[in-house]
Amino acid sequence: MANWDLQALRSDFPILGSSVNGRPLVYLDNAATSQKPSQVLEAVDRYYREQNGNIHRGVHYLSQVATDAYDRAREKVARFIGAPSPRDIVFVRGATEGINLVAHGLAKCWLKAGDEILLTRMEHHANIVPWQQAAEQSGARVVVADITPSGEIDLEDFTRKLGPLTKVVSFVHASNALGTINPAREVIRLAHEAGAVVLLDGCQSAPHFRVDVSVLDCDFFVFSGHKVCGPTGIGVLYGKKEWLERLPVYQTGGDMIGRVSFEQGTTFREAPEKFEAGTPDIAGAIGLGAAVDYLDATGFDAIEQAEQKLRDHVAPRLREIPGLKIYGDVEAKVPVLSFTMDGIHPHDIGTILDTDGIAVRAGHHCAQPLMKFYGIPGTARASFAFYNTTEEADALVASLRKISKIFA
Ligand code: 7TS
Repeated sequence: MANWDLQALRSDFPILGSSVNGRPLVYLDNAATSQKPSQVLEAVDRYYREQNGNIHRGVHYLSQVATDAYDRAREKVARFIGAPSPRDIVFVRGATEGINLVAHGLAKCWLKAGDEILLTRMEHHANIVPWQQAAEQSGARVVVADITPSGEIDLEDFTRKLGPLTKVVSFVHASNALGTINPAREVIRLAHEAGAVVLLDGCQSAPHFRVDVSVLDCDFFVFSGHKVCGPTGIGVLYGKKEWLERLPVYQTGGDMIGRVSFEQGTTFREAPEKFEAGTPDIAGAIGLGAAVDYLDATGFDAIEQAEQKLRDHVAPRLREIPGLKIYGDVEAKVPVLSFTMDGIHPHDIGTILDTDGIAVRAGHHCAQPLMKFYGIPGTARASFAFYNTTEEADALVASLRKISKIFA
């Protein structure tokens, strides 16, 4: 933090200097997608300008250069999340595809009729619907652990619902709609004691604090590149070696096969290749490698401190606004502030903020069961990143004060 130069760091992100509706952009929709530093943009640009070739298939120079760059990206990602080996990293399109891959695989190789899949009420739809599909395919049942009114997992309810029938536990590391951080290590330990396999959805944790899958001991971990300053279209599925071996193939085609024969049938390669059919998003993986390099160089200690400072600055000021209610207003959370205001629909809050150049998200945040729990149609959500400033937080507060006066 001693060497934290926020203006220098912001100058790495070209888009942060732009204007919206005649006002300087105040980008507070980082939970939806983060902005990208020049280091990532240049890595992608360099790939297409200087290194473009298809991987693994060619004997020629560019194919080799592209293959090396793709492999290096896998190594970087493995280090970034503490995976024992790069071979535990499968490149996917995003967290959504990662969860689908695991859910469909477990439906075939692990789940059977009568088994239970334990989720929580604060999951993103991407960590609900694939499990509903897996339940339909296997005859298993989705069970939901409750949350507390403050937006944390209700561990008592979770423990009560965890039992010998529980074969899968899948839950979010940090909630996209509330920001609350779940006690992942503890939940994973309990799930393992019950004999369940565990997937941790790290979409909102990976951008904000150091994740170590080896310490967490989850069986699967997913996150999306575009939320950690990387490109869209690339994401990560980490799996323990034994689970990646056990999971059946997901998509099939080129590059994931050992041998294809009309007479003898087809054999598959080992993980991770067996899950990466066809030409992958080579540029995306390289961009993601540059993004995790960028986050590592910035340093998670400094990122956490900067984000904590922003949260400490903005949360008390929001609480002072008449009629404003923050959901998930607890200490252990990432810088996501989800709120409603009396007498005004969240979408209208979002639209008015936009006229002031302030980008927030409004709606159910793909967490309809969570919104139902609170009895609301949605919230307005300001989600911060380390590159946001206290001046931007003040701009948000000023606009919300104005809105609150108009609608009072
Ligand atoms: N899980 C969580 C916790 C998420 O926040 C998201 C995306 C996903 C899964 C799915 O990620 P994807 O990259 O595959 O789409 N969350 C959000 C959001 O909060 N606003 O827009 C996308």
